[in-house]
Amino acid sequence: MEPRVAGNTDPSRDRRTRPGSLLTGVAAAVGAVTLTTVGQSFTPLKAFDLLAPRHPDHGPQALPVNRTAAAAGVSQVSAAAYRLTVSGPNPYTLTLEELAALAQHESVLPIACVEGWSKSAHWTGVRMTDLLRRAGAPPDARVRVTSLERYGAYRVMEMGREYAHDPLTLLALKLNGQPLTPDHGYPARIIAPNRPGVLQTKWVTRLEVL
Ligand SMILES: Nc1nc2c(c(=O)[nH]1)N[C@H]1C(S)=C(S)[C@@H](COP(=O)(O)O)O[C@H]1N2
Ligand SMILES: [Mo]
Repeated sequence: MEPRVAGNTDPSRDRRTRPGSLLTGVAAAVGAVTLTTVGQSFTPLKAFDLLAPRHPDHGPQALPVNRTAAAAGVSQVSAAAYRLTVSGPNPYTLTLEELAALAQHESVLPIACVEGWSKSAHWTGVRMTDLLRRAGAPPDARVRVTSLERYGAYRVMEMGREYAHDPLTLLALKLNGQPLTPDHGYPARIIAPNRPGVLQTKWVTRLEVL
């Protein structure tokens, strides 16, 4: 409770008690928010909340999922059909088998989503800098990364030199010792240090040396 001060003439105090369109509008907005919240709290699907993808302790491979493979339309990536194409001075294409046969490295790095969760994981894959060097990229090259996802704000991402050539930056094939699940970007996804989750591109199919 606010202390009541005798003789207070602050006009804002009066305005608050006056019924008017502003207060009515606020009340309506509060009502709308409450209705939305109630709708969420009492959904019959409440029981499945424990498995909700954004819960930091859940999701396949003990890592939350922001956008699922189904939502991105890439849930059926065939290992046989997959290709990684790398453009640059010496362009090349790799099958998944060839990618997996390159030197594999490990990084322990988090996914830090702007939606408010962060979770560290153990990643295994090919160093971005190795892939770029193989394409004849100079050591200061940047890279554009493209996902198999057809639409979506995070389909294409660019990475500056300091990330592209960081030895921790991987085109990851494994998460916590297992091949990536579709939701985590099977068969290959970016993991790089000190970048927001939105730039950790999943379902990577193309690298372009810039
Ligand atoms: N292609 C693609 N990659 C993406 C996204 C996406 O929508 N499409 N979402 C990003 C976001 S917002 C986050 S937080 C991370 C989450 O990775 P995870 O689902 O493996 O935990 O993936 C990123 N990579
Ligand atoms: Mo995110």
